[in-house]
Amino acid sequence: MKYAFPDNFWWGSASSALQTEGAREGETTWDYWFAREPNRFHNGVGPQHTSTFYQNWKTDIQLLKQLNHNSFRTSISWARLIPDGIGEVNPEAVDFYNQVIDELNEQGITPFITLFHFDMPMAMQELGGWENRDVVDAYARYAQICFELFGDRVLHWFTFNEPIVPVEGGYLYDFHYPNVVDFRRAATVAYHTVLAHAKAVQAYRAGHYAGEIGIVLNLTPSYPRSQNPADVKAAHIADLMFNRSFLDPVLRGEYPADLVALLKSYDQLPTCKPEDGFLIAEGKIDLLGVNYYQPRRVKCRDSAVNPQAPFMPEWFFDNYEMPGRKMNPYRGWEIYAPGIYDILVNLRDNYGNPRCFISENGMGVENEQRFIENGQINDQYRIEFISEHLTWLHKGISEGCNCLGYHMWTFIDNWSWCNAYKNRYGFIQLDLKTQQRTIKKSGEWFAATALNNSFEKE
Ligand code: BGP
Repeated sequence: MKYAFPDNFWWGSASSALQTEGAREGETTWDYWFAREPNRFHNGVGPQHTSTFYQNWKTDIQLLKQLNHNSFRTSISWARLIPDGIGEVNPEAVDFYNQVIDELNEQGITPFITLFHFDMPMAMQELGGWENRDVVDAYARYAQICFELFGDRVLHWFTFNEPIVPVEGGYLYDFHYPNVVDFRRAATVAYHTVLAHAKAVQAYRAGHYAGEIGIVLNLTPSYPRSQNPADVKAAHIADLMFNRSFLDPVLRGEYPADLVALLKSYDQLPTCKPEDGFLIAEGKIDLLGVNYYQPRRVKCRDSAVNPQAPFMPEWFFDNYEMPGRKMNPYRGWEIYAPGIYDILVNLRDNYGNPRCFISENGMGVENEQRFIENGQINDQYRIEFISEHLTWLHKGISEGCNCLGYHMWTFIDNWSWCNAYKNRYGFIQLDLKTQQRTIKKSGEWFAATALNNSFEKE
């Protein structure tokens, strides 16, 4: 069967500044943490070199062209542009981002730009990071500077990438700096991130720029083990905490009342100011990026909560391993292609069918060299992964979902937070020693799909 996509569908990939550019003047929390605890990073590899995009941006954009991208998302590094977060703008960074943006446009590849992709300037973290409202203001200033510098040529802006991840990683589950485990502080970080987002949207609207502004959320559909009310309630609370804590403010302009009531009853609400409600209402977006990697499966708790243990989301559910689930064993994530369709249908039916696109989807695989045939990685598993997800995406579109494009994570194998180079996601293989780039089979498949705006599958 032939799966054809609407005209002007966005075909491309996503990446981020910290994971590709390499070292910069301004220190981030990642540099700081790596210098102190290299043992927390796979094979002790930190973010100094990553995939050398700062040096190789021009040839990398040629490769994007070869992959028939018509759009590409990356982020601006706050710490590169404003090394101390709040002071002088670094003119070399302005030159660099101008060159990248201009070259993308010249090659017919629409730049999609994220303002914050996990890379907090260390100077801002020293002030308390997102726990401090001064950092919210510093971010709003940084956003405004970006709009002024690049807003004439960047027409698709994203305030944050996966803002729940620094909350989970940094304040609940100990996989990002500052490695705090404290729900109330996590809730404050999440809340201030929403305020920062809304301030950036406000600044964008006030500047009357030509483009649009949105956010990228990692939506993990919450599936209950069964339709038993206890399981359904567990899934509902997981959905409130991990999806709707950002989805509702950015699409509806307010928090779900039952999330607020739940946190209030456990005395976990952040401190709010009376004017915050107006600000949040002004943070409604034009375009939603959806990152989809895995579903969340939950069931009601099997045992009683230990009231001495720290308050955590897991007070309300247990994770559930569905028998027969398909796994990506390298990343430990379930592969469930229909999830992409369920997300789109939920957006259509419950959120007014917003303009959206899949801004990340992908599969990290370890030791891909074993699949080399005639000098090229034959990653058939990735082609299957993409085409399966695309068939569900196609079904969503054919049923009226407003999905405008599909971006993969990522174009070249890159550095991956605590996993460093363990799992490779790219359409293009990166040889770490020589920095040589070689297109994988999946890259060729994607290039053909983008060119034809369609693909064939049985
Ligand atoms: C997303 C992030 C990316 C990227 C990807 C793969 O959550 O937006 O930055 O890293 O996941 O995940 P990982 O690198 O943890 O394997």
